[in-house]
Amino acid sequence: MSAPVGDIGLIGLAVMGQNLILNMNDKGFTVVAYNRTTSKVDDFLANEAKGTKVQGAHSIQELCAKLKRPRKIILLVKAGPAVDSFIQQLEPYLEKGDIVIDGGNSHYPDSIRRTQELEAKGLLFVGSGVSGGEEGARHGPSLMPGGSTAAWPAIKEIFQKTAAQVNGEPCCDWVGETGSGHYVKMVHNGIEYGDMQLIAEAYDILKRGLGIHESEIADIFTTWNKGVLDSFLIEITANILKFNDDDGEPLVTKILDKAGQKGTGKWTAIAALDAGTAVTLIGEAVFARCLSAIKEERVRASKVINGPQREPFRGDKQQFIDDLEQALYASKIISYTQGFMLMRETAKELDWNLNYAGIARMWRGGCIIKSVFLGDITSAYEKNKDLESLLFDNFFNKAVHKAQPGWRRVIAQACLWGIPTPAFSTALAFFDGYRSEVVPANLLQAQRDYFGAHTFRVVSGKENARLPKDRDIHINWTGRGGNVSASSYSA
Ligand code: 2AM
Repeated sequence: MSAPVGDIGLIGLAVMGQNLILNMNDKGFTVVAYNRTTSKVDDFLANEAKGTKVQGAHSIQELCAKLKRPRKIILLVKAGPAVDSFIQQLEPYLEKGDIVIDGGNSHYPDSIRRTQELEAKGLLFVGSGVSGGEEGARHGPSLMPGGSTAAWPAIKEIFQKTAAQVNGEPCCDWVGETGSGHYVKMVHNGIEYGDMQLIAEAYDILKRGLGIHESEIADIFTTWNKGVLDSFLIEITANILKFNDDDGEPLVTKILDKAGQKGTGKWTAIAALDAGTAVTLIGEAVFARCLSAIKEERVRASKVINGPQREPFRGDKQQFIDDLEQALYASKIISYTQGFMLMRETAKELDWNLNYAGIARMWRGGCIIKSVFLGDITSAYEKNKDLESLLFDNFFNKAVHKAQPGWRRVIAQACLWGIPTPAFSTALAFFDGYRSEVVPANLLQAQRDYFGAHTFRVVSGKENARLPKDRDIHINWTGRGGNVSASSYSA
């Protein structure tokens, strides 16, 4: 048999897989393609891949035989059992140091498990987030690989050349250990939910609050896209708002207001609850979709529940639009602050060394949340890789201070109008909580101790004989009942 020629193998010839193959081929790599239904291999070679260097394989054995060592094989198949099934089929043909890469939408715990299982067998595993859809896969996606660290040098060139490029830098870097690639992709999707919800709230305020027509709102978004909000989502929002149906009505006004979801936003919110991190904005974005989904109930409620009388806006309209831009920007800063807090917390828990500057760089291009803003986040983490929170970075600290007055005015006005702003409002509530030296959790602790003897600690400087320092204290608040609280000091 002739010497293997394949730089990388790819299993799964749906559109994403096909496009990624063609993209890697364009970058000079020889890709070997395989699919469960092997007729798709022939179709692909005869059509989309005609005239390229792409090779086909009609069995797993043939695929493995055609690959240079260490073998690199990307799976782009349906997440779940199909991934495990292919790993099992591949194992007999793989040798020590070969690399299996899962580029599908796997949930990160599966990637943690697969890394451990393959490493135990002397193989390497990479779980890679792939973002940017079919278009990204074809011309440059955002790639977020994590897993067996030893695999990175072997796949780095292919991955970084295949990824989107921004200012000559690839939107791909090594994320970290085990399931961190898929984890970061999940957080990316959660952040995408948040960004979209913020934009939707801004649209609602402009339309229902200020009474501006879609065509003019499109112009506002176009203007915003030239400033701090410059991003793919703002750009497509302007295009959507300009798009008219045949009768001249903005098409968006004819779309039923029931949002769907595939679940990655929910995964992020659940991960945040599990980690005990206040990722409130993504949570609200998920809940806003849930509330949108009960359209029929909302219609019934709208008939029997009145909001405030909506007064026409009498202030300076342009000033308010500028305030709204700042509200959107500040809320977005909070959302990313929360997203990075979540990643930091999980990294601590799972002992991952996450590359935060790299993560922001990976999101700068090729994916749905791509924006200029992510360049600023990259700079913040390049300046300080251990940055506790984005709000401690000088640039974002200044930005959020500048935005603050307008941000508050917008939310106050929306409240008076009765226009819901769950994402804007939760961002501000988080901001006010985060910057508070004292929060009312003292009362929560007292309540917990009162009804459940859950104990509390005393404020430094307020200690006395009844309230000793550095001890769990229980008080008999009512004079009734016992003084007992498990393994703690009772006064
Ligand atoms: P197929 O063409 O043979 O259906 C997207 O669905 C990709 O995942 C396709 O390449 C599809 O292969 C593959 N796929 C989906 N479920 C699979 C399974 N259970 N086993 C193997 N491949 C699967």
